[in-house]
Amino acid sequence: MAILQTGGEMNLGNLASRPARRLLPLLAALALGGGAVAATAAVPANEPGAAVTNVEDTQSPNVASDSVSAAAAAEPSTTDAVVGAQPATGGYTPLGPEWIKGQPTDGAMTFQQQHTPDGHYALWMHDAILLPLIVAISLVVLGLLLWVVARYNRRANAVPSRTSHNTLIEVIWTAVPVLILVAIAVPSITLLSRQYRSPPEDALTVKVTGYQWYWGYTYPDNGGFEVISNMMDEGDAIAQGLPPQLAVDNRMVVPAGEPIRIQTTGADVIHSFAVPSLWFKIDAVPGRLNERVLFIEEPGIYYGQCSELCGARHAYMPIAVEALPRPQFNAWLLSKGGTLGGPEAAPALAPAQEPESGVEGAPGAGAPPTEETAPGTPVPEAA
Ligand SMILES: [Cu+2]
Repeated sequence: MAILQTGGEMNLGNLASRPARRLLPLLAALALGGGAVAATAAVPANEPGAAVTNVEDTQSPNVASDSVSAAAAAEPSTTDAVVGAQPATGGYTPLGPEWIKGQPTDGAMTFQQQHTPDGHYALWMHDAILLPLIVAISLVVLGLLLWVVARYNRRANAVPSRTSHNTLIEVIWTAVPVLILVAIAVPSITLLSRQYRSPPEDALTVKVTGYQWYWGYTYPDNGGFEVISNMMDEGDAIAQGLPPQLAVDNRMVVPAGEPIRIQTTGADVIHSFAVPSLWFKIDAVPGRLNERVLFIEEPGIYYGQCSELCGARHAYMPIAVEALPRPQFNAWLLSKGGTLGGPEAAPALAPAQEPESGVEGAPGAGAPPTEETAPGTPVPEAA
């Protein structure tokens, strides 16, 4: 309360005593406001955010089944349109510019439209909790300042009060900020934990490698091939109706409507794999493997950029994610010479080094087995 005591010698003490009756309703209103926000955060079931929270539980599986069933049932839907765009042979054709869903737009001020469950939740937290709080607090502080300037300047208030303590006001201006911080902490920690959930065991794995200055996308579950992705020439991009400096020659193709295990690493320096419209950013660090789950709700093209200053051409290694329904994704895998299988279909890795004991004549090899040392084993023919 040192501040308050100092304030007693200045006009602040006056503020705490004489017009306390006028100040109290204001602080009480603020306290109620904070409480209301706390309730909003604690019971998101009644808020728009609840619908968003449920997206993952209810809608996501629908999206997943939609993507697959649309191809089979040929229902009129967005996924069907993608199916229709493919040749009947089941081959792969890259999505056209009409499928761009995540990219920066001219004059925009807030977040890009979100296309993942985490993105919806984060956007809700920003729009429904943070922004209203910021506006309300700013207006209250501005109002208090103007009031003090007008009412308690030297001319209007020649004899300042010498009051230095007011327990009620002190309790209120301690409790209200605490309530506000709790209101923010609940959805904030929820979002944090959502972002660190582990992908399911059978999730498709895509390993993203940052290079100076391009990206490589490896599919270890599907034959282990790597797609190298460079920025497209500006003239070519414009000619194709794609955004210049964001379009790439080979996109990172993934299935929509299912969890994907994204692993990132750097081949040379630290890069960062970031796609704003997917609420996705994770560093790519040499010698480390970072991992996060990505769930894209619908087919489309989503643009991002390297977000860690990585050298001279850092600004020219864009990211283009192309999400496809499963059947089209499988067609793409095959067009790249990949396999459709899960981890068991991946080629067996060659042993890094032959064990010493297996090399004949090596110091650790030992004598060949005999009927005595290993009964039942076939004795090798004497050389
Ligand atoms: Cu980079």
